[in-house]
Amino acid sequence: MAAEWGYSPTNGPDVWARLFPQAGGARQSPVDICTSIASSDSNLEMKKLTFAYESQSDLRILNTGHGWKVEAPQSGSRLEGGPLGEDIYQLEQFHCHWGETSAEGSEHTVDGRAYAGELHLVHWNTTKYQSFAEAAQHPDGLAVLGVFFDVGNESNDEIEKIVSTLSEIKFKGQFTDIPDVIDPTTFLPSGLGYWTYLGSLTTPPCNECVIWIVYKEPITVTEEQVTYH
Ligand code: GRE
Ligand code: ZN
Repeated sequence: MAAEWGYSPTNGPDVWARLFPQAGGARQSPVDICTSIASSDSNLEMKKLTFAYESQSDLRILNTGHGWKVEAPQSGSRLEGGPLGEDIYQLEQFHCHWGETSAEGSEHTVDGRAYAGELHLVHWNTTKYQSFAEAAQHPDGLAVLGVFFDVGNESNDEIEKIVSTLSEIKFKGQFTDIPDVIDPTTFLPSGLGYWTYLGSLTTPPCNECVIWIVYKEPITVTEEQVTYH
């Protein structure tokens, strides 16, 4: 295997398990969501999933070599309810996955169909664990909200605040400050229906520590916003 993991035949997901044993496990993400098999759960309806985020200034955006990531530790944020039991999760970072063209790029697929991209809002369980790193070692450690990008005519203002910084971080390891204030709430679709399942990080080391919550409704971005490289 090549020295670094990636997405080509020689270093892609099929060979990740050689270097990252958890990638060969039984609760690996992403998955194809089969809408005809997914069932609705009245227990989830009873305790609604709720989120409360703070608007944040002075956020830092990093080119990870596989996309961008915004480190946004928010001690005042809360994600709770729905599939999360009695535990409270707080936002740690958010990042995006996209493809070569807008015909592909999302990690989860729905009935075999890929979206143009996928935003991940990553939270950790502050009820049970002391740190993000500790939480990532446990099956209920992280909760990730996944939001699909659909391409349309209307640009997304909040996503534009991110995209407008990307020309400053063209290379892996580069980072810069985001000049605008970001409110993570505005990334979420207006329809709040979601699919949930127990899975993993989608990149090495692929820890099986994620309660996935994938919104059914995509948000709309423009072709330019999602094919940025
Ligand atoms: C990723 O690397 O893509 C990732 C994380 C944490 C949670 C989910 C996820 O780093 O997809
Ligand atoms: Zn991700």
